[in-house]
Amino acid sequence: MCYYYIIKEDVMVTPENIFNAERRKVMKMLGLTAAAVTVPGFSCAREKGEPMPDNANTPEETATTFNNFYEFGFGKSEPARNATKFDTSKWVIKMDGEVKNPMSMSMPELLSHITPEERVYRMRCVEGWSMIIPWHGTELNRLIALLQPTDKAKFVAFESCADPAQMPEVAAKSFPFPYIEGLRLDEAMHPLTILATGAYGKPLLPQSGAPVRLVVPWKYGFKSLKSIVKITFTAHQPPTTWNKYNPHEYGFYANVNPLVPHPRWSQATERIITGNSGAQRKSTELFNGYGEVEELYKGMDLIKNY
Ligand SMILES: Nc1nc2c(c(=O)[nH]1)N[C@H]1C(S)=C(S)[C@@H](COP(=O)(O)O)O[C@H]1N2
Ligand SMILES: [Mo]
Repeated sequence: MCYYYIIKEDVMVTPENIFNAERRKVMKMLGLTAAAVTVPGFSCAREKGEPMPDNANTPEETATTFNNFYEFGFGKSEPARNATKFDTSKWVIKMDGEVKNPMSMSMPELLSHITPEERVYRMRCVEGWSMIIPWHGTELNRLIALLQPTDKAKFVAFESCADPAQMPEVAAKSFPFPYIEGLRLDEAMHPLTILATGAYGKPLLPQSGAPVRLVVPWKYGFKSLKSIVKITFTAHQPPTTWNKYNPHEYGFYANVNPLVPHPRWSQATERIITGNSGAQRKSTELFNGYGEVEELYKGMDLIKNY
């Protein structure tokens, strides 16, 4: 059963509270003055009314104005405002490490190797909300096939752009940028793992991770890093931003799992954001409902390897 609620009365730990606490912690860590930070949040009351369809895409307007992209600001609405002039015209992705064919590609070169297709995925953020987004992308394994990993390659490390001239929080050094992430090679090869170059039938907007981002739908959203500039194949598990920052709260695997609570809140349910006017609460599913990835974790303790 699902029920509607008024977000203004939502009592769950809001992302905004977390951001403020986290940001103060980071600022303290960096020896900066902890200026009071007010972060505008997603607060709009919803009238009780007609039910919302369960599997409708999140409206484009919502998915592109409610974002996590710390390089452009910590508030949900800041990336859309601060990233409007993000220049991706000279983009190059460097791909190196344990591969037979290291390559650097411009976006036109990358797009000449891949044919984007539409993939509608659920996106579940570790903060307890989710969206349904129609991406355009290509399976990462197609690119990996061109690069030809060596026998030593067991993991893939990803790095986001960190340009202080264009990204206000990178300039402010308010968080440990560049944002880095990683996957096991078999996770990166899984057909559900895509490199997205578009959404809602258009090239990605800056706030969504232009010109190319990762989307790993069975993992918490923070694994799906945006605006990728580097992909490196490694023999050992690479460090990742959130795990490095707070290892007790954010694991390397970060598989969506209702049975593994975040230390500060439950992950049993989520608020599925289907529009500006509201959200529904639903039970969170193991692997965000993408049960086909279960075979990747056979014999692994998913509570220990959170
Ligand atoms: N480079 C970078 N990638 C990032 C983030 C970020 O702050 N910087 N936030 C992550 C988080 S926490 C989530 S939930 C998703 C959000 O993607 P969306 O804004 O397109 O919904 O992006 C992820 N990728
Ligand atoms: Mo997230």
